[in-house]
Amino acid sequence: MLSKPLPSITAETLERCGVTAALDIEGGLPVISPLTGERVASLAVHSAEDAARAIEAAASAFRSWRLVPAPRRGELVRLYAEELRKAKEELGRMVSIEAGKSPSEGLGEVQEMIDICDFAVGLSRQLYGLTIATERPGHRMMETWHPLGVVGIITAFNFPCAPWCWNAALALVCGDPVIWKPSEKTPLTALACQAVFERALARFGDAPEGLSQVLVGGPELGEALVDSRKVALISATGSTRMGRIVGPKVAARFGKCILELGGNNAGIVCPSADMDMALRAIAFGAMGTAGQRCTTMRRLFVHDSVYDLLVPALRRAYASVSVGNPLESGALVGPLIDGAAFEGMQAALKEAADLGGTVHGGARASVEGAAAYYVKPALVEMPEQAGPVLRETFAPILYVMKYSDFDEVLELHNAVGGGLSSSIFTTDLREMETFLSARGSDCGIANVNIGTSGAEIGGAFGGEKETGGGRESGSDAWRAYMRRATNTINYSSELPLAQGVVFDI
Ligand code: UN1
Repeated sequence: MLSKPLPSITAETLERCGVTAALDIEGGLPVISPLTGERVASLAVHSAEDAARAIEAAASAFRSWRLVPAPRRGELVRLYAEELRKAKEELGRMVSIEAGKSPSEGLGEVQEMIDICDFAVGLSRQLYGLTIATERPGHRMMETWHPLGVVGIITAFNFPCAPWCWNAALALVCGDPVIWKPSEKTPLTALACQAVFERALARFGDAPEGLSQVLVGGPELGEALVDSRKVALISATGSTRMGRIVGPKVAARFGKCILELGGNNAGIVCPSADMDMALRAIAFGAMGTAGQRCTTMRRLFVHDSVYDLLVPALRRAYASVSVGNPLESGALVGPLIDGAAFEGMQAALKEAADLGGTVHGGARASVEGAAAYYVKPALVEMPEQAGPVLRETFAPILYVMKYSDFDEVLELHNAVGGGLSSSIFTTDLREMETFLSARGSDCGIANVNIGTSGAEIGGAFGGEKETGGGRESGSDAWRAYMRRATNTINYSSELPLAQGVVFDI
C-alpha cells in the first residue's frame, strides 16, 4: 500500500525531466493523482493575457520557422526523439502518476511519442506535391505544400502526452509552431514533455523563441486558442460535447480543425473466431486503461452459437482481473480518473439494469481509500442495444449482446453516434472482407482479429461521425498541417487559355 510518498515521487521525477515550475503554489491549480486521490502539486496557471502573448510569440516564430528547410526542421524532431528515449522512464512514470495507468501503458504512451517523432523525421524529406498533366501546351502544373501557421493542440487526461506529440511532431516538420493546452487534470506530464523538448531545442541551436509552448489552466485557455484568428489549426482531442463547441467556433472564423472525439467502439465475434484470441483481445480492449481510452471496446456482439462458450470465459476473466494501484502492485486495471467518472459509470450501470441488463462487476474496489476511485470492470449482458449502450461512458463497461444474422449485426454495429474504432473476430474470408468493405464498419479504424484499441503510429488515427472526422499521426495526416498551392507555369511564348476560351484583345 502506498503511504503518501507520491508528492516526492512526483517532484523527483519532474526534476529528472528538467521541470523547474514550483509545485506548491498557494491557491494554484490542484493536481490530483488518481492512484491515491491525493494532491501531488498545486501549479501556477496562465491567464487569458498569457495565452494572447503565447499566440503572438508563436505567430512570430512562424515567420522564421516556415523558412527553415523541412529536413532541418526534422532534425529538431530527431533530437527530441533522442531526448524522449533518455527520459522514457520518467515520462512514463508521470503518466502513471497523473492518469493512473500501469507502468507498461505509461511507457507505451511515451513509445508512441518516440514512434511519431521517427515517422515525422522521415516525413521531413517527403512533403511531396504532385506534378499534374496540363491541357495547355508549354505549361507545367504542380502543387506545393507550405507551412500553415500556428497550431493549437488541446488534449485530454486519458492520454496526457502521446496525442500532443502526434500533432506536435508533424506540425514542427511541416513548419508550424505549436501551443499546447493539456487537460487540467494532467498538466505535469505536459510540463515534463516541454522540459524534455527544451533539451532538444538547446542541442538544435537556432530555433525561434515560442516554437513550442504550454498553457496550464482552465478551459478559457483553450477558448483563447479556438477564438484566435492567429491560430490556423486547432487539433482537439476530447469528448464529442467539447467538439460540438470547438468545431463551429473554428469554422465560423474559417480556421481548420482536427477533431478526435468520443467513440462507441464495438467488436463482433463470429462463429469461426479463434475464441482464445478473441477473449484476450476483448479483455485488453475493454478493461485496459480502466476503459478510459477513446478506442476502448464498449460493445460486443457475439453470435448465438458461440455465446455460451465465450461469455462465461469473459465473465471469469472479468472476475479475476487485478484491480489496484499499478505502480505498487502490478495490477492490470488502475483507477478511474475521479469521482465524477465513478458516478457516471454507476449511473450507466443502473440504467442498463433498468433496461433488463444483467450486470457483472462494476462495484467500487476500495484499494487506496476514500478519494481514489478503483472499480471492478463491468460486463453487462444486454437484451438489446438501447439506453447507455448507445453512448460513450468513459469507464470499463462492456455491453454484450447476442446476434444471429450477419447483415443485422452490421446494421447494429453502425447504429451509434461514434465512428472511431471497430473489430471483427472471424476466420471466414467473406465476413472479414464484408466488415472492411463499403457496407461494413463505418469507423475510421476497422480491425480483424485484434481489439479496438492500441493503434500504432503508421496508420492515420481518427474516426467518422461524432468522432469528428479528424485524422492524426500516420499515413498522409501531415497534409492537415500544411496549405496546398496549385501552381501553373507558362514557359511558352503563347497564352492559351484553359477550356479553349478565346479572349483576343
Ligand atoms: C485516445 O484514447 O485518445 O489506439 C488515444 C490506442 C492509442 C491511442 C488512444 N494508440 O489505443
